[in-house]
Amino acid sequence: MTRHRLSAATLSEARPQTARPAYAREACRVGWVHFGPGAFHRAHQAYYAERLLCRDPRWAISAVSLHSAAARDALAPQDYLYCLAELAERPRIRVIGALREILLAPADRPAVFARLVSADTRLVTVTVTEKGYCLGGAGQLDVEHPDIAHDLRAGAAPCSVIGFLAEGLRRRRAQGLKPFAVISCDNLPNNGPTLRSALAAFAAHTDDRFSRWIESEVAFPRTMVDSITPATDAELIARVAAASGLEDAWPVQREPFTQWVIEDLPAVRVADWASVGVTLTADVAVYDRAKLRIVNGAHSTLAYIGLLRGRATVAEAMADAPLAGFLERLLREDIAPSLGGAGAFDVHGSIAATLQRFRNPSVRHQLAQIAWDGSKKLPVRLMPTVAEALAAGRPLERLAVPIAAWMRFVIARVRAGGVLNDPAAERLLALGRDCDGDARRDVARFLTLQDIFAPPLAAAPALVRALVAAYRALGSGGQLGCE
Ligand code: CS2
Repeated sequence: MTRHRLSAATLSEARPQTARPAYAREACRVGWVHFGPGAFHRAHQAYYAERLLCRDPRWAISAVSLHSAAARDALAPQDYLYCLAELAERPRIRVIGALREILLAPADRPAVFARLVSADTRLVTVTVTEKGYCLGGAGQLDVEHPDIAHDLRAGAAPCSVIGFLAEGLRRRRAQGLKPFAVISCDNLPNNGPTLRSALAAFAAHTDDRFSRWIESEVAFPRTMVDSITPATDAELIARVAAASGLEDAWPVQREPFTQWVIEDLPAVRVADWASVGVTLTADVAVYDRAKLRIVNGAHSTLAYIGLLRGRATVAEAMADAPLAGFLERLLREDIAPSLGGAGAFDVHGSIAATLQRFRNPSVRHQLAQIAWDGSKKLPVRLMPTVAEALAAGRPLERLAVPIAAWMRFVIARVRAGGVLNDPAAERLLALGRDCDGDARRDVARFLTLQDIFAPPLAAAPALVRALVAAYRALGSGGQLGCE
């Protein structure tokens, strides 16, 4: 059967059960710039924008892709329309119309700056993953990072999100325009303030007053974002085509559950967030700590241990009873105590809901996708819990298992031919090549990675003992070694 390609001209041919933009797209204006239009952005923030647009035409999105033309090439012929599949028992498909354009940096730099200095632009959101922030081990801007070093020299011709935001804000200030709010939507603790410090540090290299202006005048709300978004695969493309009746080169998918919590700052109140289910609150910390430690900590645990045990997806790992049992104990007995001060937040309710979400059989979430960028994820998802458990004298046996599993995972990647998706891949693979199977020596090698294991942790005998024991047990087919 020949189907038409999704576009503004063919939209009316979509099957009736496919939800379509319920507003006049041509009447919308761009008021929102986004850096990093990957699947997560298109399944999450753009979905909220879509709902805002039903009442308020100011929130069409101009997206900026920093590294790849793939999304632009796939979506431009579709007038930037794409399908979002919500993975319930019967998937629900909706066409999202919130995206107006995808600009490429650096090729479209003038157009990017035109958007950044437009008086209409009030919001700039960012999903560039942990590594896109170019931070060093202590969470500060890494001025030796090649992109940052480049942007500090290049000024008006940046390549990193930090360089673009700094130059965009500099131009707005020069023109006497109010700054836009910068909303980080990545899984980093304290994401807004972390980005503010990075930008202020960047600006301080050239202009102290500008740096102080960033600190005092620009809003960088903290956020918590949550929705499981498996990467697009051929099966999704075929399912979306069959269900919608139109060909979409790059649909996206996510679980039905979605949450967005944003720190309630005046500069954020420009949109009616409550009407689309976004929570504005003064205290995001309680949400973002819990989410990073429960949802993301558990994900990374399943990824590294599950892969060692021959599992491919989150749902498969959850069907592996010893692994699922281990994960639940880890969450309830080791991670929950680190969230003791969560106040009204229901930690155990959140754990139960997370385990339920992970079991959703309609979501095929690859463990290999979650395993990416471990050197950036472990320090924010698991290491803070480990450090707090160590300081409080709580047991480390279970907490050590996912970390030791990550070490084994790196070594397995060396054996499989040496491909590792991680900004520290070269260092990690070299280290993995030196490992010889002796648990004590191998663990000691990994503990030299100071950006992951802060020196006090690396030298803590209780942690070293727990890691060595876990590493040894995992050597035989991913045995967990502790209850
Ligand atoms: C996952 C996250 O890929 C990963 O590392 O842990 O993308 C996770 O699915 C989301 O943060 C859920 O909100």
